[in-house]
Amino acid sequence: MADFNKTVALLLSLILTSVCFSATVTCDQDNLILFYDAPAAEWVEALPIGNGRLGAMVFGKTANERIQFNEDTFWGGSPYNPVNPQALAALPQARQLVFQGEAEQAQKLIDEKMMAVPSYQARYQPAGELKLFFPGHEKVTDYRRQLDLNTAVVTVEYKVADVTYKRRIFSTPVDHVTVIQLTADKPGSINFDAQFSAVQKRKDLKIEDACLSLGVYGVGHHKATGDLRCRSRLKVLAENGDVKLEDNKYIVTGADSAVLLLASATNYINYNDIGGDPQAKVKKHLEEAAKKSFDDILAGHIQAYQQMFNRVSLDLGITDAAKLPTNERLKNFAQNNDPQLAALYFQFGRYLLISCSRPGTQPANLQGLWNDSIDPPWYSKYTININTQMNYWPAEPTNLSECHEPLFALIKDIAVTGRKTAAVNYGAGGWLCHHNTDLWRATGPIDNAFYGFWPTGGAWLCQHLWYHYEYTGDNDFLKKAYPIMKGAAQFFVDTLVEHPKNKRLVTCPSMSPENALFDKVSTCAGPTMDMQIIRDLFNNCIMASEILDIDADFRKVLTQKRARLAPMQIGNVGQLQEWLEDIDLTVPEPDHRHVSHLYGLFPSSQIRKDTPKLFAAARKSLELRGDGGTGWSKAWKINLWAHLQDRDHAYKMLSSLISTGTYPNMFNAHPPFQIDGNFGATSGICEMLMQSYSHYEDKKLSGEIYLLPALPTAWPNGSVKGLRARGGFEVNIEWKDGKLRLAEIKSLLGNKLKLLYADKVIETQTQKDKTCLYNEKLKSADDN
Ligand code: FUC
Repeated sequence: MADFNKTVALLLSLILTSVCFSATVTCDQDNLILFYDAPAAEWVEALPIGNGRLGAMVFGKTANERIQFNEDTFWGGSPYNPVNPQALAALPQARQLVFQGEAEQAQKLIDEKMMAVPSYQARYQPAGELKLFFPGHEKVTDYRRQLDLNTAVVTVEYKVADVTYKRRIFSTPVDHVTVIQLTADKPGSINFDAQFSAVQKRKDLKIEDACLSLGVYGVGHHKATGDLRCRSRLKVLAENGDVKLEDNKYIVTGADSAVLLLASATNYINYNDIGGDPQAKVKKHLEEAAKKSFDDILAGHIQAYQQMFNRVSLDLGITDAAKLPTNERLKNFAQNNDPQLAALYFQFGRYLLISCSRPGTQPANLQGLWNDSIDPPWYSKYTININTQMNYWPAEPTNLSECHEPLFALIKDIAVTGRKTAAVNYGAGGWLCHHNTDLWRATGPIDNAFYGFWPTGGAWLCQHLWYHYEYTGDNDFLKKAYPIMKGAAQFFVDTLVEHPKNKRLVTCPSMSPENALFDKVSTCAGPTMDMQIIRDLFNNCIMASEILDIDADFRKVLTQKRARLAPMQIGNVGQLQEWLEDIDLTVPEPDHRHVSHLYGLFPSSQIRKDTPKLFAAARKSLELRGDGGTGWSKAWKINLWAHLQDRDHAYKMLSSLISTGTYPNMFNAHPPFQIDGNFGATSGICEMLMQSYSHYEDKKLSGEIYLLPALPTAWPNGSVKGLRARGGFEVNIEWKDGKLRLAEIKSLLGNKLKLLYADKVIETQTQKDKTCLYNEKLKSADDN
């Protein structure tokens, strides 16, 4: 109590000054570089670049460079909608079986009658590979390759005899091309051949419009109503020397320098239309880029990238460990004191999001944008029972709100395709999506009932529409998002059923992703996660309809149904129950990688410190789950421990993820490579430093910001600038010896703010576009 009074008194003594917010964020150039002293031997050592739509992996080899590339609309198959007209008739029986305790029979029936047709989705495809042969570059010295997160440029540099060679490679969203510049410090030294190759059997290689040209076709999905094809073209522009284009290759000799422009496009227009002209697109992109100088293209690229990247800086301190190549730092992370590597990992996540998810592109799939296989793990789809959502956890708080847009576009699409699935498979209004979707926006249950019969994927995605509103207060956005959220809610209004035992409303049949209740059976009614997601969805729709002043009747329906949803329950060992029944300890995999019921703690805020019983139960559940898991599972646990305010356990999960779950190029390992762990860890680091919530009153949101809720002891000194918080705030903080020293909070919308530090509250009114500065006095606050 004494402590409490002391802190309150001290916080109240803070001087709050309104100042003009003009803080510019600068990044220390040297510290944001991934570097290596050898070329990549494996794909997961190569360095990723991307402009949102085009991606490439740069190996940095000296005599035979490999640049493997992707185009984000290049998938297998063609437009389809996998509804199952048999499903509806089986639904009542499946429900009855679940309610009678015959889950195994129910699951069997679902497998036989209720899955999507076909019960698998399309595969994301690689677009091709560019090979560059440099005669005589087998033996080199002074080798270094790097990815500079300040500029989004990969550089490869080495010496052959006394000539220094340098390559710079990047993908620019401004000119829609990937650019490779080759230079040497002695004139006439640039000699190479350039060739395309592809892993697909069906491909064509030719020369057209004085360019190298590669065409490949997507594979791996049946019922094609046409084909997706990807066309890539390469144009080489050399300074002096000789350029020949013959035998499907470029041969360049004696040039001073060369610029290679690479463009790719498909015939995809949208999920329902593949009538595009890839040839025309690549022709246009190359012709327009070729009119510009390399320096102009590079400057435009850096400007477009930095405009987003530079919004946030993170300083956790630096030690000598940072002098080592990145692969060695990763290996040593758990033993070494290398706080800067965590900052680099955080910024790498932001780099990846900017590189694979820009307005107008496809959202980040399981591998973001980067894939070299025609049969990638889990088809590199959009798995929406955690993975796709996790990809977007850092979007708003790390100030990359526009990177969220491709996900919103996907949600808009599945709200259309999912309407058909709702009507045909369930006889219901609204829309739904099960546990995966793909380029064609398929929404049916796939794989098998055990993994795929889960109706709540689309509803979970809808939370992201609300998150965007919470951060931006954008009413125009909410107007467009509301009908989509309403459609998702409508599906549950129509399909929630009363449980015969507890008389509560539940989903049925469903499952708690992808955990078994008993031997190979996951089918159940009303798993905790479903109820949490639907509660959030109904809440958000109720608030949105009030803010927009529409749909009073629907609001009433939602309010009534919300009151009858099955509640969260605490089980016999004090755990938060994952299912309606108290069986968490007897299931086959009590340490299962999915921690679905903890959705209520994060990303949702239904469980907080001010719901102490549930808070303690969530902690118990997380303890029971243990610290193992796949990359994304560990990443989720960083966020969860941060929200339990257990700073060192959050750090322990981060340390385990970085040191044991990371490839040399810093891609996260499921294993295999899956990008969700990268984004989940970026979010986790953010949630350790700042957490935010919104509150709703009188048709308005207010913000609640918690500063340093889980600052690990490993990061005693540091600062973070430019984070965004719910309610519309921008946050800069600095800390020293584990104590907050400075906080600058800029109010973007003029909303009310509740600010917390060390569990104590400062209530304040904010003014739009003004910054509150909580200055030096914080020092005495902590000291007393
Ligand atoms: C879910 C997870 C797996 C994997 C897959 C893509 O099914 O359970 O671990 O991440 O998605």
